[in-house]
Amino acid sequence: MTTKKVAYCFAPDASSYQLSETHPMVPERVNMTHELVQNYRMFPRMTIIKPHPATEEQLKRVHLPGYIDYLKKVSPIATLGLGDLYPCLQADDCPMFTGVYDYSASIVGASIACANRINHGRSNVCINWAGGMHHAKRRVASGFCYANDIAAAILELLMCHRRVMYVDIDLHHGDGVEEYFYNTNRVMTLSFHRFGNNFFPGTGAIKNSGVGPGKDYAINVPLQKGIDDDQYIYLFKNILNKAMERFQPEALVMQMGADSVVGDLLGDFNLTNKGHASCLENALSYNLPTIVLGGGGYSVKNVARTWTLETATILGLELDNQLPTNSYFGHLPEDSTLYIPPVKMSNSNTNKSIRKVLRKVTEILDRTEI
Ligand code: ZLM
Ligand code: CA
Ligand code: ZN
Repeated sequence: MTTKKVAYCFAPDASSYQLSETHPMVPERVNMTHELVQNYRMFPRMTIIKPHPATEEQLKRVHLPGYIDYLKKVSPIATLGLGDLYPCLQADDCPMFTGVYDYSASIVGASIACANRINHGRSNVCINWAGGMHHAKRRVASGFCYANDIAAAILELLMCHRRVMYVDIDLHHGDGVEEYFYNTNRVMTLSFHRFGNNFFPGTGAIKNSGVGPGKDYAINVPLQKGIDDDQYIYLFKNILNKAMERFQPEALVMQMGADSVVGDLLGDFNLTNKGHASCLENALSYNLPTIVLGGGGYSVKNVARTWTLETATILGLELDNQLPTNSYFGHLPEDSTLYIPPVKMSNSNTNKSIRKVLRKVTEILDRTEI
């Protein structure tokens, strides 16, 4: 593997907020990752960037102006007097909290900074673990996501790149990103996700593959509980390889939601963090300018383990399974290691169902023309 010029974007302010006292989305997990990456001595190998928050104008490129004005208003005054506008935020999943505007602006600013480094050819790979907010819509917050940093970064990449590939291995369907680019053939969206029985957000069937010029450019890979490394990696490699061959993108955006890793509080896949990271390694082997983003992940120590391992994967480093000393992990044996083993659990994906998904997705990709 050739070593890549890597930039690591870190906005400390994005990880200092709390959505609520008990919310499963814990921005602090990005700080945990940061500390592990630091203590594994990876910082000398990359350019560390402190991004600026997105401007109001940048946020309004991807959101309805009224929605952004609203986010700005809810931040300082919390719940008072905003009753009729409340539908923009969804009570339990997306509570309003002090700083929601600054939180969102700092995440979007970091992903835009990544895109700018790529556009100027200063980096081959640019990381923003605080990013990956794939559910946010033009006029509404959804699924713990308030502002769509991914759409903002892709729009920026499209100024310098003819075609952009978006790959989403978060447990959930990347519905927001898919919706922004559903009718264009300049962005291919490819999401692997848990699907069925109304699993959130409920979209992402194979047959919903784009409209107009974007027909066959929205690729969905629906999966069931218990999927293991072998099945997941088999689908990932084969589908991405076919998609790359047909679409020939000039840039790549990876959403690395860690809720698809075994043991997640909201998930039920049996993918190890090595398996998750090997998907990233495979994607990087295409040697495209790449933005790597975070996303979901609710068992916070596992999130930090996964994104730390993936930072090393990007740098082409092998890490010791023994975690370095740090302020978040305790001294219990299960707290001392990097790698997350699979568990014994039922797997609703059969090798037959996996091959069927591959065949159906391949039929769609066989129709895409550039
Ligand atoms: N209720 N608290 C993934 C986004 C998943 C919608 C069912 C809310 C939860 C969940 C919130 C503290 C990404 C739905 C759920 C309860 C309507 C979802 C607050 C626990 C809690 O304890 C919780 C009081 C909360 C939310 C669980 N919500 C689990 N699953 C999904 C959204 C985001 O990973 O893809 C990217 C960052 N929402 O299922 C309900 C239908 C709200
Ligand atoms: Ca996904
Ligand atoms: Zn998710």
